[in-house]
Amino acid sequence: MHDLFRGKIGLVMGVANDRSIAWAMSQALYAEGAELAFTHLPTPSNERRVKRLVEPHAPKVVLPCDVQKDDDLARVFGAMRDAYGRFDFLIHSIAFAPPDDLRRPYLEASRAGWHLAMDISVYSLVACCRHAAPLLNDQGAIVTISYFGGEKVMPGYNLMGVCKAALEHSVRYLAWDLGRQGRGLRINCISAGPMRTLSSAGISDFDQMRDHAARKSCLNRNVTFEELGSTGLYLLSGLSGGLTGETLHVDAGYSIVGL
Ligand code: 0WD
Repeated sequence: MHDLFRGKIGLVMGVANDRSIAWAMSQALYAEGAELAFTHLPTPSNERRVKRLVEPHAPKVVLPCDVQKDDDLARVFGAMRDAYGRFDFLIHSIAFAPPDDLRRPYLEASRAGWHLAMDISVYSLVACCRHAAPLLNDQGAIVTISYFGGEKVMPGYNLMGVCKAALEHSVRYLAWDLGRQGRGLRINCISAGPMRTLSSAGISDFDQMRDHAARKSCLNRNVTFEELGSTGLYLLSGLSGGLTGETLHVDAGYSIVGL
């Protein structure tokens, strides 16, 4: 264990199980001495899974939160204020699209599915930043997770690709708004290579995409859970102090190859 995050407190939103990208970052942060709070989707099975996972670290705050509900967000950030006063960083690792809409060509996306996907996968970041900003210590940092399908067409990623494009550009506007508060607040995005997680199970031909990504990437492999975790650590620490509004590709070099 090292001490890069000793005395620092963060809120992690989007751990579903031990394969979640948010959990990769949480493990890296715990190893550096951070104190973490967690939210989980408000279903009994999610609560059981997340509580079992985080129990060894005895977090002070573990709360249900559906990011579509303003009351849930207010309760979570209120609990952070009550437990800690202020905190240092926020991880937003949340996305959802109705499976039917995700499977359909983008041309066939339903209005309701489009709104739902955008609300959970994009607007939630804006809402979380608005709640978090007044509670973050100066030099506080926020990280969210995107995918290359937000920049280029990745057949099968469909509606979520458009959500990720909006997410990445939200990060730029949020970086401006947060930065201009004059407190050194930063927000960045990781564009992660494909990982087998609960949410990736909803993407058609995901395993083919993953194999293709490994073959085409500079490093001739996929990224690891640990590599995503340590990039989160970097973006949330002062080591990345000059970086904001950026989308960093942690994809073994996949996105720079034109092949
Ligand atoms: O290959 C991958 N797995 C990649 C994932 C590559 C590049 C990016 N990403 C992104 C995802 O789009 C997402 O933004 O990383 C983020 C985290 O995804 P993950 O770690 O792959 O997936 P998962 O472990 O399923 O976590 C996403 C969580 C949800 O899990 P489930 O599977 O139960 O839907 O997002 C949360 C939930 O915990 N979530 C919500 N949280 C609050 N309110 C909501 C909601 N309404 N909906 C989903």
